[in-house]
Amino acid sequence: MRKAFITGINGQDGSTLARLLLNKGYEVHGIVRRNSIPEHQELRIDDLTNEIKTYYGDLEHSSAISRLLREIQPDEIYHLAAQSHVRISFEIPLYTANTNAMGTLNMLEAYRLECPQARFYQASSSEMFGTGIDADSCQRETTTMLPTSPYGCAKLFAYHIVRNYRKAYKLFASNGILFNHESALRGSNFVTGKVVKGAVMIKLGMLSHLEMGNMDSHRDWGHSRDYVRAMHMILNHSEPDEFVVATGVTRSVRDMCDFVFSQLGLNYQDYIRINPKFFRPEELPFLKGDATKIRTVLGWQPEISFEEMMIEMIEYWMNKLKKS
Ligand code: NAP
Ligand code: F7E
Repeated sequence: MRKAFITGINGQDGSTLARLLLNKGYEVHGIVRRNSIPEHQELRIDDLTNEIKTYYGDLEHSSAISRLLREIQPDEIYHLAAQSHVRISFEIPLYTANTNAMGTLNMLEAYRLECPQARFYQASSSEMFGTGIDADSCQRETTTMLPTSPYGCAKLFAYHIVRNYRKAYKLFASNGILFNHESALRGSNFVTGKVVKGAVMIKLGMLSHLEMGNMDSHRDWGHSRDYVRAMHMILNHSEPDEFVVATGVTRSVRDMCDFVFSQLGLNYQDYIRINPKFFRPEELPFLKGDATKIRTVLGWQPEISFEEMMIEMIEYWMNKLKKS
């Protein structure tokens, strides 16, 4: 039985990946941080408690991570834990850098010293591209990276240190450069989760309007289930490498709002107000990924459309809020 170790196992991707790996017959281990309300920690993995093994752990506590890797001896390490919110990274830049950059270095050191035969996946991000863009308006593995947020800068350090460790210590350490991906498990302070939850609350008479930031930025949105499948394919390739994971379709935040409100029989323009509080000091205006490499080398392709994903999210929030 293959063993996987997942950091961020109770996050959107970690919990989705845990389900995928369990279905593939893996023994799944992961760390969660201590929280004063334990129910909050378990929300996304409640139904998995008898199937996975979780341990308290924090990326900053390197000796505890080392001990766990020494004891578990995983075959595959999926390093997904991070302070993952871009706007919040402007409010807590040092914390974000410690977690996303130094936290990754802590993980790599523990991996190198305790289980170097394992394979290591780093959750790199399209946010690393920032304003870097190719002449055809796409971002791909070779595109210049000019990040526009503390989050993107910290992830860029992590990306490079993973490449450095791969070459210096002959480790199987890979980067998946994932564009935005969502699901019903997405935190409700990311834009898709916020718009879906807000629109459903408006429909149910629980909210009068929704305050938003930049409606004109563009994102390439895919589904978390498709993207964790890509993570597993990346680690099971014959060699460690970098791969962009994206749909190749970009939409504005405005178009996404229009779609969600229309599904509920509402006009978004009647309910959305702009609040500068949600603007970022520097915005990443446009993302559109070219995933040709992973499509051709690994045969990956997305299976869930944007529309199906948003409808799944609407149904999730409708069921959840109707019960409350
Ligand atoms: P998420 O839902 O925010 O999950 C992040 C996880 O990391 C949570 O379980 C969180 O635990 C944990 N965590 C944060 N700080 C930690 C620390 N110091 N020690 C241990 N655990 C810690 O994020 P996601 O959407 O699943 O994303 C997974 C990874 O992919 C992240 O690294 C993210 O930056 C990256 N990424 C995401 C996207 C996307 O569109 N979703 C795209 C590209 C890359 P708590 O619940 O305790 O906070
Ligand atoms: O914002 C705009 C906002 O917070 C998307 C993370 O998973 O993907 C994610 O980062 C866009 C931005 O995601 C609001 O300005 C407008 O242009 O959903 P988001 P993100 O910043 O792209 C990358 C790839 C990651 O790696 C990250 O971990 O939407 N926007 N109004 C808003 N965004 C939010 N959150 N809230 C608003 O009210």
